[in-house]
Amino acid sequence: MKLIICIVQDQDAGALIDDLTEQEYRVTKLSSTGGFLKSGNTTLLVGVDEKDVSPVLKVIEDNCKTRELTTSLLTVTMPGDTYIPYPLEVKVGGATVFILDVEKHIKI
Ligand code: 2BA
Repeated sequence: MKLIICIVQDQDAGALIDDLTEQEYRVTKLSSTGGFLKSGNTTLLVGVDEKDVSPVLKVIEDNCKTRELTTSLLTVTMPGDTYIPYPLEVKVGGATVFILDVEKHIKI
């Protein structure tokens, strides 16, 4: 068994979860926060047989779009301790995926 950990943008999460559950995959949704942008994203846990990893990746690919965001996350320091927001463009997504081996899966 494999555990697919998938970090996606909130905008893509609903349709992705719907598609996965329609295809009878089990999904757990966690609310998460990106360390860089410090804004919300969604982490999905999907436990699957090894043969299902590729089909699940295809569903993720079909639902998750790359978006370009402009953020004023960075600041430049000016003399006199003045901080000026510095616009920064980042491409977020489609999805960041980790695939882990599951040693044991128990349902009690
Ligand atoms: P964030 O950490 O908020 O990152 C959002 C986007 O900002 C990233 O998109 C990337 O384009 C950019 N970014 C992140 N760190 C950067 C840095 N040190 N310098 C310049 N730009 C940076 P994605 O790569 O698509 O990542 C989307 C979200 O997926 C991340 O949100 C984070 O929550 C998660 N993620 C991505 N890679 C990860 C990893 N190796 N481990 C854990 N979580 C990861």
